[in-house]
Amino acid sequence: MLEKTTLADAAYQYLKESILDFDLQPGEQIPVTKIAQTLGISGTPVREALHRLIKEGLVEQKPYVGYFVRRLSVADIAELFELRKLLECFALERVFANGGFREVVHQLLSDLDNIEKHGYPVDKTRTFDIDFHIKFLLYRAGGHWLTKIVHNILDLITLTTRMSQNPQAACREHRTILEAIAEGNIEKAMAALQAHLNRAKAETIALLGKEVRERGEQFSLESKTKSN
Ligand code: NI
Repeated sequence: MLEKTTLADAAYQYLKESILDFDLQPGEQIPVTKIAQTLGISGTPVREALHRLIKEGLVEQKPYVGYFVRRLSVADIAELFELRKLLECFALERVFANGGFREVVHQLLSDLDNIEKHGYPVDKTRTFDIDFHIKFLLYRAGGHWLTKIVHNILDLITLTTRMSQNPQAACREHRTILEAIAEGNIEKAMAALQAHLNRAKAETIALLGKEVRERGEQFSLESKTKSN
């Protein structure tokens, strides 16, 4: 029999992937019993995993009701994108300072060629986003402390990369950034990275606003957590 912690780890991975893949939708109640049955385990490790996800900001618990996928507010999205901008611009400076990026940049540009050639498949564009923003910029360029900070908010960053709905614009912008890096043009790369994140932020907020209005709720820039 598996150790208790291993079971909780398995439940944690399963739940996290379901949330990041939107198999469990924002605002949806998490069916604890059903998930326990699917994984062939008891409810205890599932609840243990849920509490880890609460700490990470992906899940919330409503007393006497159950566990829900946390619905990010417009303020959450705005803050996360601003945070990404700070962290990624800092990382980009380090890319230039560290040098030795020629091969990776070349590989990423050829990945982009492939994505465009195949009509922007969802899985490929998602993988690229992780390869570019997280693996190349934040992890490879970052030092010990940046890596540590990013690790703590990695799932939230991943979530914001997946909310973006415009793969063609994203590919074009990723190419501009990477070509500027290849040319050694830091100002151009920095401006292009900021423009990319600003566009993604605006589009994600617009999309979220539409969903909020469709649910008949008030659309505001106030943080949801402040009002309850
Ligand atoms: Ni991107």
